[in-house]
Amino acid sequence: MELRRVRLPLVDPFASSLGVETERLALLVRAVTPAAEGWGECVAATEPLYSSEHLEGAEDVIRRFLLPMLASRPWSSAGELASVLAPVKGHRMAKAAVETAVLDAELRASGMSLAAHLGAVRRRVASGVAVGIASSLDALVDQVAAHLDAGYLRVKLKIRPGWDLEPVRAVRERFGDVALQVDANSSYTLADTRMLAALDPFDLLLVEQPLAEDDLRGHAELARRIRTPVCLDESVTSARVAATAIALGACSVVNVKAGRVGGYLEARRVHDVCVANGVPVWCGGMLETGIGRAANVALAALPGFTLPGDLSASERYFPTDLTPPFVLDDGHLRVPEGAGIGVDPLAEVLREVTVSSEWVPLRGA
Ligand code: NPG
Repeated sequence: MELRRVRLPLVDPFASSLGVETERLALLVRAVTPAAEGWGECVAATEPLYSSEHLEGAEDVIRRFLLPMLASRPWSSAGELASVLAPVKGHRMAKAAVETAVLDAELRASGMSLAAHLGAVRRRVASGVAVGIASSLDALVDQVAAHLDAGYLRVKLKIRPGWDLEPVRAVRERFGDVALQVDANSSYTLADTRMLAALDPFDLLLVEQPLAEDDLRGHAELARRIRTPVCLDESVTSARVAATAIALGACSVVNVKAGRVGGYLEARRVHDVCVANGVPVWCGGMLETGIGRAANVALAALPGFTLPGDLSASERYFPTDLTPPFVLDDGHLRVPEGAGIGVDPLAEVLREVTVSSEWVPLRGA
């Protein structure tokens, strides 16, 4: 296995209640087997502001715990990795990157696409765009106008206390009934219920993760008091938590991110639980390069993904992507059809953006 750090500048700084991202530092995991090579992208950010994981921590866990565990226990396919790695608590983004690399190698060796393996039913997926906290309402409206001109089918606004009602009102007034949702990244408390209820008249598709990650009861309480559907992101760390959240009435929509739940196989189970309960899902994004984006697009092609995802074109974030760019076509991204994740890093770009590389042999596997 290779652990390779890459650094990609972003087109524009991306601001949210979690801070301002000016570049994407990502960790790529590459699984090299006699039959094929596979890639996984670790979505952990450099600082633990979205969840408890962060990039250097994830790299350390992969190097010191996950890979030695894989080397010392018997397993024969990617579907067994989650149980092999179960003794390590948490660290789902680290586990997801390792599982995805192995799964990609396995699928490439057998010639099957990740989309087909997961159960995809679509050849293209609807593309939404996430818009960060802007310097002014005018700047926000200009950004949204440019994204709508590009063809995005839904807009998600980042909100936080002090940047919520006004931006939503400005976008509604200017763009009419555009499909609109907001993401709070857990920046409110139940004491803000009145403010969150003030969003009701704006007919938002959903409000994402208004309260703390561990506050399912609070989300259930809030969901009873506001009309906007409550969607969970950070809170849903597994299919079991998804089932619990739905049973408690804590959400009526779920954002599915493979990194957050430990991999694409668990992400499919989250999808399945939601479908079984009549809860729509959509695919979240974490500023992935083309490697992670390709796998996200495959996931979003499953039948329960009935809302547009945070699945933007490469050029929304990167002047140069690591892979051939994902491009918007009539508001959609095409699901890769090739084996595995269906895309490869461009050798020259990969060389240019690589910050470090380390090989870890997996003897005995
Ligand atoms: O389109 O990839 C994208 C970004 C969508 O807003 C987005 N992601 O909270 O969901 C989020 C947020 C995020 C980005 C979270 C990076 C953590 C890291």
